[in-house]
Amino acid sequence: MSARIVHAAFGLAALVLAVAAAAGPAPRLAVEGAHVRAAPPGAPVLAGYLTLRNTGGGPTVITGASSPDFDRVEIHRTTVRDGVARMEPVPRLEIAPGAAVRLEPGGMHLMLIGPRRKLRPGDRVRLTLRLGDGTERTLELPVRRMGGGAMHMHGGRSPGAHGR
Ligand SMILES: [Cu+2]
Repeated sequence: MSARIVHAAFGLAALVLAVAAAAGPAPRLAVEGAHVRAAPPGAPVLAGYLTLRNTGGGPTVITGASSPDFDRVEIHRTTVRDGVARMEPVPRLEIAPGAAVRLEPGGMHLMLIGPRRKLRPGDRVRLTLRLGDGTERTLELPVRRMGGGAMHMHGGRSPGAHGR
């Protein structure tokens, strides 16, 4: 089953190889630059970033995400309303054929809620994306310290305000 191949293809390298070899049905979702931003010990939430590129001929929809390392994973969008930035969940993220959606600081992001273990730079977080066609894609995201200037916009509040 191709689904089992996809499940076994942890890591970007394997994913890229699968695309290059075009073994079985071509993956319709390419993932680039996936990582989790390191946070101070005890942080109730962490943020993850990645670029999702739809390499298929039809729309691809992300309907959810989960990780064994966190109680809950949500996709969030930062919106500014009446001059106030807030985050709201994105329950359904559609990517048009050939398009790429970037989850990056200040915009959309993976909200990783309730870490179940200590995560330090260099650790890897397993993340499963649920797709609209009922399949799943599992990735490994390295935990990385981000540069000093890169702020994760959380409406000017600490990410901790978000863990409830
Ligand atoms: Cu968020």
